[in-house]
Amino acid sequence: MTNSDAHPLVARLDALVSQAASAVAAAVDLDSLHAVEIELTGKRSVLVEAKKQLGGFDPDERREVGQRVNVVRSAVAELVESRRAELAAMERRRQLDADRLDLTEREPVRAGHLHLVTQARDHLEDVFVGMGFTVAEGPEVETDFYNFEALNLPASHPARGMWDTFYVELGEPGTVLLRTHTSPVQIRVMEATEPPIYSIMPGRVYRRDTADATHTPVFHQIEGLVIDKGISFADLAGTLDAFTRAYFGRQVQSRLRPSYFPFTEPSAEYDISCVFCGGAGCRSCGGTGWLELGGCGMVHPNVFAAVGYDPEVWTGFAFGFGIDRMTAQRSGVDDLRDLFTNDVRFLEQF
Ligand code: 2NM
Repeated sequence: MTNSDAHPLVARLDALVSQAASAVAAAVDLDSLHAVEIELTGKRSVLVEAKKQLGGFDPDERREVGQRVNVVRSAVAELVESRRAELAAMERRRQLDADRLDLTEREPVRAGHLHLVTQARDHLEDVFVGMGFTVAEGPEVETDFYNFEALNLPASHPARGMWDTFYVELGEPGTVLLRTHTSPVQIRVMEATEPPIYSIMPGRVYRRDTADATHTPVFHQIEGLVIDKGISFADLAGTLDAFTRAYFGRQVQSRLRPSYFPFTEPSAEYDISCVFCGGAGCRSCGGTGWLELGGCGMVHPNVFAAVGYDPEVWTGFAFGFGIDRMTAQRSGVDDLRDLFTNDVRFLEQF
């Protein structure tokens, strides 16, 4: 059978396929596609109309036209379905684009950072941990025993006056206080553990001072304690020298000068060569070429007695220095109070 003698309905059905292709392609969204679909396959469509007429045809006609109806119907369904998938994907992409939060248009978040003193403390801890020390902490509110008595400072000791102490109104007057140094942590570590001990104790300490450019009633210390068999003053000097070079730089030297502390014997002051002039003498070091950092010495036998260590078996050294003064000097901060007033314009410079 050729097209020329085909049933006129067949010609209409064939034309429908190309009409459907352009109508479906012209649908710009799912709603308009649905309208096109109804037009092509709904009650008043050519397809349904043709199907209705089949009953009135003779068998040959009915077969011919019926087959054509089926072929065209599935062709149209296929066109609609593939366009529907396409439009659904477009719609979804549009939705995702609309939902996207453009984070690049937000104000950048201003990140804070650690306080200058905390940075210094962390760096100090890193250096000592690298040398094999552990870090110990303890309470800031202490008893007279841990802060003074156990450190060879009985109430009668003339050196008690070296520390202007804040006392807390708790218990018997004069028994509870704000620690004036981190040494009570060393007593607590010695009480709690057997030697060998290689520890540092960083933390906040309190002294009854009026704040000025060079004093604050609260500041930070780091103290070190080494207890082992056969520890000598040479180990102390070598340890402080190794620390000095690791923390301040290879070119910086350390020196010890005789001094006095009740909890060490012998005792010494610990200085480093001036980090600003290299030892030639400048304003920072008062022309001396040296900067005073802290104190140190061999742990006094009375301290060993207080914690129950046998001084015939164990010897050891201790050292301590202030973190705030050291880091203020290094960073060119000329007023220690700036470290505690927490003015953001000061803090954000470091
Ligand atoms: C310093 C200077 C010299 C020190 C001694 C002790 C202890 F507990 F072992 F006796 N703790 N801290 C010490 C010695 C601290 O700081 C300037």
